[in-house]
Amino acid sequence: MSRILITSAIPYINGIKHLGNLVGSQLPADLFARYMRARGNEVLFLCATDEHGTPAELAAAKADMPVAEYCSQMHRVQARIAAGFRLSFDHFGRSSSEQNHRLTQYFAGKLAENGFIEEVSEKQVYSHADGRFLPDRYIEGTCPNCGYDKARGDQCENCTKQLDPTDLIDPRSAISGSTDLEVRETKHLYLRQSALKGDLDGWIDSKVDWPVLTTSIAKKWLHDGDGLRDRGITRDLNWGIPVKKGEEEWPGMEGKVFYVWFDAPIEYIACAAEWAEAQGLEEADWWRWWRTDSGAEDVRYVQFMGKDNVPFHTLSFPATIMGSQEPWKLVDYIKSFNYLNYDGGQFSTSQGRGVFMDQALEILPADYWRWWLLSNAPETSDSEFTWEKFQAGVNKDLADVLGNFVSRVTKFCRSKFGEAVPAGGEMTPEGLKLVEELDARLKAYTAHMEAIEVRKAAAELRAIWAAGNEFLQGAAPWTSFKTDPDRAAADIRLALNLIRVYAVISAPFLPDASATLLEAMRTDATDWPEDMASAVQILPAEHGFVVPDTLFAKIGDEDRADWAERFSGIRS
Ligand code: B3M
Ligand code: ZN
Repeated sequence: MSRILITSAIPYINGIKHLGNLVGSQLPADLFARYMRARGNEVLFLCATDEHGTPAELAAAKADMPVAEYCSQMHRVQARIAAGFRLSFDHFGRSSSEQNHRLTQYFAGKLAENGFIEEVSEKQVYSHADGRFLPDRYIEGTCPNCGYDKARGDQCENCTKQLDPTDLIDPRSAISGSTDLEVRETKHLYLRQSALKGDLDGWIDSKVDWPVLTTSIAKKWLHDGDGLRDRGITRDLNWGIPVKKGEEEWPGMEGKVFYVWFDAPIEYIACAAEWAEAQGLEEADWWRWWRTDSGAEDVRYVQFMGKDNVPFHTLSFPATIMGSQEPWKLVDYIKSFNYLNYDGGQFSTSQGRGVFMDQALEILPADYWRWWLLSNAPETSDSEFTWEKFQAGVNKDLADVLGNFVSRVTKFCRSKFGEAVPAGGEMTPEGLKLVEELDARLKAYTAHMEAIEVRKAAAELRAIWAAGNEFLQGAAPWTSFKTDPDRAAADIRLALNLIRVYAVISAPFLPDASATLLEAMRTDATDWPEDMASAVQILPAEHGFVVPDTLFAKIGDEDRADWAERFSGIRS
């Protein structure tokens, strides 16, 4: 048994995430957490809402609510939707928590103590039309690196380069569109990432097993031009974590808050503290996940995120941890994802384009989405959601293969033998061959899950379901029953046992269907199968079951067309 700490990138508070966000972080993180728990490991799976920064302020203003209240409300909304998708967080925290305030200020203090903070007088963009300093991401302009004309002042969405607003060509306010901008003098704190460049470089070099997508982005920003620039970690905003040096005031920093990207990853740690408090546990109970001097040395820490978040997790956050010179845990493995596109374009929160998590659940239950999204996860390249692909994937894999197998086996058994596992006969050579094939496939499936190869795992699981169907088709118990009922009984006994095995091994992808199947098979034998030969003997002859309701309904052409139409525009 191992201990595995899992975090998903924490979603911004302002608005509901779309399916592209979901498949790039929370959903695969949940898949991995469920799998690791099923294998008997001790898992701590954490996520939270990312509540600071200007987007939260602006969204609250738009909703005509105090920002703290807006965040509380949106946190509840996001928690409810996460539960709807069966995301099995051990804790869904908030970056605005008291714990994160304390830890963020603590880290800033340690960094200052160790010489990794620089106080810089800098020029910042003030917008006369908006009557305020503009945070980096509220300045838009042309990217000096790739020429994209909607680059933001913090990062170019197109080429992922981290930017400063003054780098932009033809800058304008993203709030009002005004170009009446003035650069004013103000004092800010900088994290001296560049001083840690050698350490970061060596650390990333040591991660030989990381996905290429992760290391290539990290390396790019370490070595391209002035990639690893020192980062400003404070902002002139009201909403956020007040700048302090540990518990002390920080002269010259009055009225300023930490930059959202400084405190957001620290929330991964604070979230464990929130979790402990919610469980009535002590500091030592979360330190054993996070402090390598307190038990976390044998924790494996895995992060999940979309590719746009990789620079912050491979460079800035590790720099914060390293610079603290304290034994906080560094991430062991970063699983990153490309983008899921929507019907010939991009999913976009700001433009309201695509399908959002709440809308998806209004249409179909979580398992349909979980399966399609995970089996099409944008791992090696971007992938695309279209309603045709979604319909085809759901109908073929879930309805025609898994659902059909369950329905044929249970209904046939009920009509010929009754609602109990039939006795008699012995496993046929074809049955033995199937078990052998499934044993090899199970090993492959397990290996893909261990390696977090999401699409490969899904493909293998699909093949495991399909092999059962093919066996059934070949064995044709509906025919053999007439001449050799013992043979039909043995085949159906194997098939009913396979339903239980399918329920167990499909649970990380399809938690609801899995629960339905286990209930129908009247079993709580959910141990992960060590080998197929013994796994298909768990339900003995005479063991009762019931025929479950249709597991997955097919998506008809009419529904598909309706949904395509409904989600073709922009969300208002
Ligand atoms: N909130 C980006 C997002 O919601 C950002 C991730 C923070 S991870 C520490 O996609
Ligand atoms: Zn660019």
